[in-house]
Amino acid sequence: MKIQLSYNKNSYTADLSKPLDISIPLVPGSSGPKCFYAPDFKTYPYTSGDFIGSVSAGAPVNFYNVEINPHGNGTHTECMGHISDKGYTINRALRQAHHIAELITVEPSLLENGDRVISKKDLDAINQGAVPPALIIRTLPNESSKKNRDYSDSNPPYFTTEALSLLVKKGIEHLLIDLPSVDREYDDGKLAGHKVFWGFPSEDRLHCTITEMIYVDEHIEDGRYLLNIQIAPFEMDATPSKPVLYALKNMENKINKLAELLDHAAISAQPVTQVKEEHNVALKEAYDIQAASIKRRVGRGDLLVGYKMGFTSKAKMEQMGVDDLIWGRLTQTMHIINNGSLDFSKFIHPRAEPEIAFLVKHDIKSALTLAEAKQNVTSVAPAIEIIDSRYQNFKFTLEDVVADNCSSSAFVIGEWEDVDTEISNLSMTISLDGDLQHEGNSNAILDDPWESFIEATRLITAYGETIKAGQIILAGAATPAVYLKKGQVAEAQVQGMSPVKLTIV
Ligand code: OOG
Ligand code: MG
Repeated sequence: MKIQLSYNKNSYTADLSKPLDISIPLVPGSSGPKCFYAPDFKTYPYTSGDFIGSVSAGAPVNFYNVEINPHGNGTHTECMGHISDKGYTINRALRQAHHIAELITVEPSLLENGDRVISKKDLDAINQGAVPPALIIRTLPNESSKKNRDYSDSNPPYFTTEALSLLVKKGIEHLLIDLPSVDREYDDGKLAGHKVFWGFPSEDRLHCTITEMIYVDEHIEDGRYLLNIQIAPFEMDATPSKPVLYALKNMENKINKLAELLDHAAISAQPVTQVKEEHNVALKEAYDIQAASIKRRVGRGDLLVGYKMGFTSKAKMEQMGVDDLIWGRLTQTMHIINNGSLDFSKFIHPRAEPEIAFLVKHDIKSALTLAEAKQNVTSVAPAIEIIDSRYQNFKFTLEDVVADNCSSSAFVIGEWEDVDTEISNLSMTISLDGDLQHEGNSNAILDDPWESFIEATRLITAYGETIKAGQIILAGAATPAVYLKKGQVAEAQVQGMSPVKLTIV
């Protein structure tokens, strides 16, 4: 089971079927882990008269008592109640089970007196950037003997108060460590570190917790995780606990990585393999990849000048084996003037298709109805769209093509006509060197090209974008697209309008 979550405007995915347990199993009768001279964790059958609460002793059930000192036996989570007489309990302090956490690995520094401490300097990585509210610290050396060590009288590493006040300053609310305490084992009962961490005796940090004696296996990498702190619902200052991590994948990274891949494929005219299958790209992510790749272009000085609709006709859907409407973006550098030329070397396997263009009159922020459409358009024109899939063999799924800006790579606009010009039920053709390649009817575009304009306003505004006055919308092709070769002249004709032409050089 995978979940998607957002934190600080970033989207992440986590696979809940892959938990990473960083607690240490508490095995009855085994030696540890223990600290502060706590007695062993112990379990024994309840007895009453002849009854011995153990199946192996003849009872129908196991019915055991447990003896545990949460602070001294195994992984546990504690709250301010640990150093207070106010009766604060972990069950009430820890209200949230899930937290965004950062795992870091730290080698404690050796002091002259032989103490090993985690000092402010050792937390430099934390000091540098933003950190989520939970911090997990794995100390080096990360010996597996931590899992059953008796720390009593061993003066284990601890935190300096400066280090802990840095964590407080950085907003750390939940600290998880593989040590028995944040404070020195013998500190004359000062518990200075605990006090700093909880801001004791103020109650501002009542919700903050410290989890001790975890064990973070070396195969778990430093980084960001979803943390689930599972506790026993004890109304006590501390409880045995089981923190579990789930690796977080930053979708932003994935989106940006794939946007860069497709952007680069377009710039270099080098096809790439399809992304959906390999990177598990959902449709929403595909649109985000498209947006991110266009953002890269705009960052280089290009300008968004409009949008294109795709798969608005059966002819196109059938040609490409895809069956839903899609939309992409048009930028200034994609625009080729009518009767201009297309530099073949800058494309992979370009195709041309005949289209109709709309020139937007007013900013459009929400879906328009058919009745409102014309008032929002200045003029209409015949057009050629050049599609050049950045994928090998011009093959893709819906998600692939959306991520790839719907194959759009160039466009030519013919002469603008008045908005009242009839655009339904017109013949539309695409020819190469004067030879007719495909003929269709403008009504092949969603039964009426205006419907495509309506769909554009619906889909694009639903994504959160405003279609701006002066921008162009391409309605989608009425016929299949034709491959272009160097030296050819492509011509689109919409019945009753002047031709649109392009020479491939
Ligand atoms: C996708 C673009 C579809 C249209 O007009 O239907 C399109 C493609 O065919 O590569 O632009
Ligand atoms: Mg098209």
